[in-house]
Amino acid sequence: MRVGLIAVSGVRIYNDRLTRVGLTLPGFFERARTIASMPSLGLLTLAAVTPERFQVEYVEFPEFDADGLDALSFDIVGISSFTAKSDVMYRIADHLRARGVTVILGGLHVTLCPEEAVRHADAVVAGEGEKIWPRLLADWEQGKLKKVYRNAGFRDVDLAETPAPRYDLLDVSRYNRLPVQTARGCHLDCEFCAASKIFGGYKVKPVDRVIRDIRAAKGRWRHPFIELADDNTFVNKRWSKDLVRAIADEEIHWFTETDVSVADDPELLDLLARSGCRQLLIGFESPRAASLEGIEAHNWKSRRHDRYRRAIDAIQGRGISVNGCFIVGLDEDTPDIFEEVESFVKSTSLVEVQVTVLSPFPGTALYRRLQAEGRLLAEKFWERCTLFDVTFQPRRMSVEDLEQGLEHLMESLYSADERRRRRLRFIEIARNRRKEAS
Ligand code: B12
Repeated sequence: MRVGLIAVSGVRIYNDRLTRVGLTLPGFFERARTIASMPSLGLLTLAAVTPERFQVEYVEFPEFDADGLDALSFDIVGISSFTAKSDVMYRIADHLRARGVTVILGGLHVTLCPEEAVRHADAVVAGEGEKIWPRLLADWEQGKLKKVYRNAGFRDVDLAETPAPRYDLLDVSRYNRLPVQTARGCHLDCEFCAASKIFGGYKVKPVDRVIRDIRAAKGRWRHPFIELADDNTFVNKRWSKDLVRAIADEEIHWFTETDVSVADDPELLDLLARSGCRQLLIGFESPRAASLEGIEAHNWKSRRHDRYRRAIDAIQGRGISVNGCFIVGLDEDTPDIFEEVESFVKSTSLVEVQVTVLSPFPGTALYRRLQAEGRLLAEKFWERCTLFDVTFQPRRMSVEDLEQGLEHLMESLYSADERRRRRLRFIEIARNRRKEAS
């Protein structure tokens, strides 16, 4: 039996002006290309738990392509997509089902909206797939497929037991980086986060298993650039240090996402510097303290707000660039927030920046609150969950203010001159550091 695993990936933006601006901005364009060229770790993981009696293949369809789909010959497919492209996933699902292929849908969006997804599928999987997928395939063989499969709970899947993702299914020449996961979940509870609380907690993969996965990636690509597909890698600092020490022996370059507390631990930063870590992505969210109030239950970020500059210097001073993420459209953001973000970025040594629009993904606390306040521009706007399109009424500015402010901010922060200036500054910091060390 032939099993197809179909990733619906790629980036999408509706705001035409922003798309035009984006296409002429090298910084933005490069990041978009990076994003468009990462394989789905979720599906490579499912491939690894697919019993050997099945023949399994991994394919990507960033858009609906009837001819491409008709050229496939699978008996059953598993499809995964994020919210922004859920419409493409459903179109593909409907097309394949009309041709007699059994269609299973899963992943984050399906976990959040199973009732919607089930209208386009023979079965849907809500939650992590490792345990369910082999069971589901067995049910299908016996003609006993159920409509909805759910995990018993977040502890159902033990990351010590998941096999290495099937990187061998990839044509690695198509990618500029490969994903490896070390942890699921996050200790923070940000109102807008569409991931960390969805599966229900925080758990780590034993370090030796992470190294096994990195080696599996290296088996396909000798010196891969590894992107850790974690919500927040360094929550548990003791485990993090063991992890980073072990990664250092693998001679790879890597990137991950974490929170600003990483900068509070000089030992961890020193280990990171020696481990091949090239960049840390950190959600600063806003330079304005008031805008950070209430975005998560314990005001963790707003309490650390005054340490942002020091944190950036501490990390970058070790030769690791920081990719600082900012959200515009938060409730306390007024039309002057754009200038504030711009001057914050320009007055720090930040090398990379990502500015996105507050986005109420389905299933999030933010979605529920904005819906209750009557501030959603439409009930369902999944294809606009791109992080660049406005889907709600901001509290202290108009929709146009938010759109135009973002556009100007992007023009300023991603211009060739501004990027060159940031890069040169980073090189200077690294040079000074080497001088001090010698
Ligand atoms: C790595 C990552 C990326 C990578 C790789 C994406 C890819 N091609 O897979 C890159 C950098 C490219 C990326 C890009 C974007 N991302 Co991203 N990303 C993540 C991150 C940090 C980890 C995803 C991951 O690999 N997890 C590891 C795997 C093992 O888990 P998984 O995919 O969930 O799969 C498991 C289950 O879901 C299930 N499963 C998954 N698919 C299927 C299918 C079937 C059939 C079955 C049975 C089961 C199943 O089984 C798997 C094993 O348990 C998540 C956060 C998160 N925790 O999910 C954000 C996240 C998924 N990203 C998000 C967003 C918004 C984006 C962007 C839109 C941002 C942007 N504009 O730049 C783009 C969109 C890209 C796109 N359209 O494809 C949001 C998505 C919210 C949503 N509801 O859609 C998240 C949740 C971040 C957040 N906190 O809000 N991302």
